[in-house]
Amino acid sequence: MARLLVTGGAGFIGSNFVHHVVAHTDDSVTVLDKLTYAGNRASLAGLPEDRVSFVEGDIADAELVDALFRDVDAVVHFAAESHNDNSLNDPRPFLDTNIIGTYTLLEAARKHDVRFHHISTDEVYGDLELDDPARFTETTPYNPSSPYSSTKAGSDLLVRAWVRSFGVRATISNCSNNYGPYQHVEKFIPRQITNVIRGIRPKLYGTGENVRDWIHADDHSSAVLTILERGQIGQTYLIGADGEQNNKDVVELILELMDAPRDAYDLVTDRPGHDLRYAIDSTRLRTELGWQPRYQDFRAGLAATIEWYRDNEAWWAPAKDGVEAFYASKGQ
Ligand code: NAD
Ligand code: TDX
Repeated sequence: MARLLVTGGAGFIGSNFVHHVVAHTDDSVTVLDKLTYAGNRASLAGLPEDRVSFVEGDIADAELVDALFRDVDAVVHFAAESHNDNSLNDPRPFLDTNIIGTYTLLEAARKHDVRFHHISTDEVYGDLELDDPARFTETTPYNPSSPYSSTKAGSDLLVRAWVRSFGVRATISNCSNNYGPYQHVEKFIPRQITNVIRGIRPKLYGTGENVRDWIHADDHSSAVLTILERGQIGQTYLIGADGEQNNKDVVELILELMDAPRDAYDLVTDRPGHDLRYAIDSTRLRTELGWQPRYQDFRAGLAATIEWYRDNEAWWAPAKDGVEAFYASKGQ
């Protein structure tokens, strides 16, 4: 039984991870989350209070972080500013949280010799051509495109340097696009599902040909636990479930699963610098650590996600109008 500190545990993937840890281990969890617009305490409702505690605070608050690191065995670091479109509008919070916040945590991990796992993204590798047979691997050179992905790349490099220079016991994982419950309505899949529920037509950027490599958030969680338990210190692991789909196909599938005409969507202004395609080769994680994804039927996983948004309108409704007003102001 371990004591985990989970940063960003009130966000999409962090909250899915806390639910996964409670269901599959005997570990206890302290969540450290600033509750930005993206954090929601309701995502942790129903979890046992004797195993999950919550601290509202900033990962860049060195005093608070130092105090929390005294009483834990390991830290899993999900907290980030995570949305590309926001980073194009106002990059500053991305530097504060993703760079300075990660630096603050690394200094505490160094001081208290705490095992540290850093959550990152495949976007650090840039993008691939649609017809490129290659996929990202752990040795693909970094080539980030957006303010978001460049700050994630910067944070990964800080972790690598703190391992090499100071002997911090850290691992890194770079995962592809996640879907599932508790994802903010600013993101692609929840935005389109909640648009259809509200009678708004889904919005595809550009031509909709861009490809993302989808993985269920619960598979991301099981991969992170596997790395935490068996990963080699200093190593990077790519997490992916062979889920490449173009955005147009995803929107058409959402419409079909929600009993709407498959062509009832709009093409809107493209994202500046929009990455064309991401694709992950997760061979290292599968062969060296024996991990396998469980959710390999995207259609079934998407149908369950649609049900979750239908059943949990009270969770997402407060954010919906503000998000749509933001997109409308950009012609999206
Ligand atoms: P999210 O935006 O849903 O959640 C982020 C959480 O971090 C929120 O609860 C927010 O309140 C908290 N937070 C933000 N700044 C903070 C700060 N300064 N101090 C403390 N807490 C703070 O993000 P997500 O989609 O769950 O992503 C989680 C992590 O996974 C991020 O590191 C992201 O880069 C990475 N990732 C995401 C995806 C994806 O598809 N969403 C894919 C690969 C990697
Ligand atoms: O309304 C939309 N229409 C649309 O076509 C939105 C919101 C997005 N898109 C497109 C842009 C992308 O090609 O859909 C794709 C997915 O968009 P996002 O959900 O914004 O995700 P992405 O930019 O791919 O980044 C996500 O995956 C990697 C996460 O937000 C990041 O945190 C993670 O690192």
